[in-house]
Amino acid sequence: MTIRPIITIPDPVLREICAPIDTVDDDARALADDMLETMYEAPGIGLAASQIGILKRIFVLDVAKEDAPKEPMVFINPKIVWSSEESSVYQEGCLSIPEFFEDVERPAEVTIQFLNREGAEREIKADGLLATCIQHELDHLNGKLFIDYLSKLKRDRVVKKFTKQAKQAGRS
Ligand code: GNR
Ligand code: NI
Repeated sequence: MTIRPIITIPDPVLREICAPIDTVDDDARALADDMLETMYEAPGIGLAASQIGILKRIFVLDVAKEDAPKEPMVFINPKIVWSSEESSVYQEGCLSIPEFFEDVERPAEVTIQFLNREGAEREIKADGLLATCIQHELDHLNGKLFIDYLSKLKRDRVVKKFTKQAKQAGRS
């Protein structure tokens, strides 16, 4: 297992659309395991493949409480097949936008179809933090970030800050 570097904004890779995984083979499982290790080490509660520069439709999650046993989850070729009319607001963060947090409103509940780590078709109905994270991660696979839900003013401000930081890091 390998910890991979996490890509941050404004890297254009984060805006790419990821391609489906044809077969859930050992390579796909190795990628899932690397992503979980990278997520736990960050630490974060979710990670999408594009965040480590791999343009494939896979994300991992673990929303278990800190003092509870680990609950790693792998979602391959995920598809939201139902979302609730009711919405909820969570303060979101993103490992690709470190130390920036803002409230985002999304459907409160979703039903998601996906392939698990063994390549078996699964469908789960999620609510609470899990529903929010599933939507946040699925957005990544479509090149969308949580800052896209904020006002243009707030978004431009955070992108500008990270663009400046990246330029300074490149110069030193
Ligand atoms: O670690 C993460 N925390 C988080 C908190 C609220 C809503 C979404 C998230 S996902 C984020 C990790 C990440 O960037 N996943 O793409
Ligand atoms: Ni994210």
